[in-house]
Amino acid sequence: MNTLKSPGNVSELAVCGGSPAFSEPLLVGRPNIADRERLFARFNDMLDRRWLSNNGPFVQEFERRLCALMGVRHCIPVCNATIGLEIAIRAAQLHGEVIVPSYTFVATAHALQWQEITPVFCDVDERTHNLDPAQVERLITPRTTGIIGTHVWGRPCDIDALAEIARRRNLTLMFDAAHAFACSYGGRMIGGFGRAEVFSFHATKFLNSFEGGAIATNDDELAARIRLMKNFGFAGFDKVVFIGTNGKMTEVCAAMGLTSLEGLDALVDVNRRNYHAYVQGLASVPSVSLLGYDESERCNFQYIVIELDSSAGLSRDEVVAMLTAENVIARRYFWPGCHRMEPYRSYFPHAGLLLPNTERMSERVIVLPTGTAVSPQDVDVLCGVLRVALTSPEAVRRALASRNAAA
Ligand code: T4K
Repeated sequence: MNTLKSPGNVSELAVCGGSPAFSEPLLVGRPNIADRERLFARFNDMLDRRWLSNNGPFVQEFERRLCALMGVRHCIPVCNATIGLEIAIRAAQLHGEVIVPSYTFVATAHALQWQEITPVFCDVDERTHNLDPAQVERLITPRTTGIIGTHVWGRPCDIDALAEIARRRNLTLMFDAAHAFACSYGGRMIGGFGRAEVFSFHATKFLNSFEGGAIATNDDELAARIRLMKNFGFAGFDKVVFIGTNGKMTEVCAAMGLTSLEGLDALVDVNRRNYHAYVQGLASVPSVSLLGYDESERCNFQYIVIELDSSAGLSRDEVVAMLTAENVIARRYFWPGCHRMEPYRSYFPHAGLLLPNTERMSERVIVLPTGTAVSPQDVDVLCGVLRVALTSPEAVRRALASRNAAA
């Protein structure tokens, strides 16, 4: 149990010598744990029937339930979203150059580069944090074969605009939907857009299967290739018809995925409750804006994303350091942008010139904890810490500077 202490004024902040607001670390990405009884019952079934992997009954049931939820023809479970992206990219026969955001988790870019396809980094719209369609159009060359948008924070890309560009320029459009499970766009569930959409069920994601992912598509022919590719290319005993890899989801992961799926509505409720607590708590915090969700759509509310004004008096990294002292381990996703990570930094040293929004945004975003491990009381205390710190930024800055000097 986390014991809480609300700072009344700046001298009570941990950076200024007070005790931390939280006795235990408050982490971004704490896994949501579904009903243990149901999970353990599934583990017993699995052990009793001695079927542990290779398209077992839980994996098949997981796929059926995912398809029903999203209204798609196929939603093929895989071992994780990174391998899912690699397989989808290969099955769709992308090559040459593919346009992607730099403001995404590095796996989006790696899934291309791993196959010697060049990720061409595109800038994002600062309001949405997603690919800016106008910039996409400018980056198309004769070598471009596709566009992969990421639905960052589960807030969908401008899918209509991207689909129009892809159609007009004869490009394959796919989505990294790692964040966007159980979200909708124009009333339709994410999963059914583009040629394929790839979900992550990693431990830190809204819905987790320990590790895992799924590739959703309405394209039967693509789905058939993906099914072969995730299983070494086997089309029957001893018959390999395709180059493949091992992208299979295990039964233990599918059991966790199914159990998490049964708790989906409760998870959304918890995340929505925390999001509203942040909306309320941050309303009186100076220099901070909270990225909002469009509640007329289905949202998973999995990411609490704040941006710091340039007038805040503290840098983003100072705020993160101040929070760390309070035992709040906030994250700077997706700083510094894929283009500033290797190997892309060496391959494209000047990429940043075309990514001004990405560079500015990744310097001011902070992701705060939510999920079932976080209570509205935690949110209230955390917002109180931010309020006190950002009301007296000079004192916090001095305290941080003297801590750094002493270290
Ligand atoms: N595309 C996008 C847009 C993605 O965001 C991701 C993954 C992918 C593709 C690839 O999906 P997968 O191949 O993973 O299915 C974390 C996750 O590892 C990663 O899955 C996720 N995105 C990314 C946004 O976050 P790190 O490097 O920040 O992980 P780490 O170890 O620092 O953990 C994050 C936080 O979660 C920490 O506060 C600790 C906490 N945590 C983590 C785990 C694993 C727990 O409390 N318990 C746990 O079991 O990447």
